[in-house]
Amino acid sequence: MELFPNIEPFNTFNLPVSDLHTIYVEESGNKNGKPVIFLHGGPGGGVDPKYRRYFDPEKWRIIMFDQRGCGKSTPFAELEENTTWDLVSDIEKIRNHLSIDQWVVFGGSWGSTLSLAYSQTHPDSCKGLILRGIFLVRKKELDWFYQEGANNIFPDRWESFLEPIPVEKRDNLMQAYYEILTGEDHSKKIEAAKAWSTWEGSTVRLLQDENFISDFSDDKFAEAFARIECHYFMNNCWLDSDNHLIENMHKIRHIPGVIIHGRYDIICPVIQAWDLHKAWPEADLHIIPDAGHSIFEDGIKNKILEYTDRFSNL
Ligand code: STX
Repeated sequence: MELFPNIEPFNTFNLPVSDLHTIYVEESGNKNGKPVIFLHGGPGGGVDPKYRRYFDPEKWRIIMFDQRGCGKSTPFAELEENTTWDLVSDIEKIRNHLSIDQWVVFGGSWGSTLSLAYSQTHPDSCKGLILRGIFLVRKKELDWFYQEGANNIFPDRWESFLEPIPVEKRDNLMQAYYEILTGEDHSKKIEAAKAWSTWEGSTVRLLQDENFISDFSDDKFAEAFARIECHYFMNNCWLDSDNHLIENMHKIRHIPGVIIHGRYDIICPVIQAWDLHKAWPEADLHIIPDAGHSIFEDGIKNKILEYTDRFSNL
């Protein structure tokens, strides 16, 4: 299956959401179509125009926004007043601003985390959930990717991730990165941000693509992505227990949903989708046999397209 053609938004605006933050929001597709809110990854990844292409523009009113501190939202890379629960309230602000009663929620990776946090807080606002590359922010998930686990599969790429961190600080890499990413030394900060971001870019696909990896090392992208991710993960995304998102599944089990996950996802191992499905057996689960973590991989793309078509009739 092919993605839909590239389209431009029919409406864009900047929405002030606190004294400090203003977020960029856009609408594309059909003004009278079924509303879908697209929650991007990272946190700190921002939206890409290509994401619009996963939705039939005749059927969907596609709403996308850059979460606090990234993309076209301001202030750039700001960590103050930037938490999971701030984002959850921003999503409701967007829904109210656009006078939308209910919408389908689409989220991959950190977008799946945020989709769960949002829908568990505001279940009545959600008509359906399309979730991919499940990330539940459990300690074992953060350790796997940032301390011990994924390094066994990408030891070559891991060396570059270790590089900005002095040997004596490597027993807690996230803490060491946090100090640099929130420190005063600008050139060290950017160097660390690029290494942090490139580690994710290098591991996101089953088959590596150097062109794609280099996007992650762009100074601007990396600064927001690394600072915001590290800030969220150092704070366990402000969830009140390690298993918070699983423990609250009873609030949203009645909402139609699908879980799509690559078998060889190294950033978010497939056990995370499996555990979510155990707590939400009503949802469809699709493990894609030949994919990693990226939304752009064929098997994942095809399955998403199947479901954005199906869920346009909810
Ligand atoms: N971060 C997972 C995540 O949400 C730990 C994510 N990983 N890569 C991305 O997001 C993008 C490719 C969307 C930037």
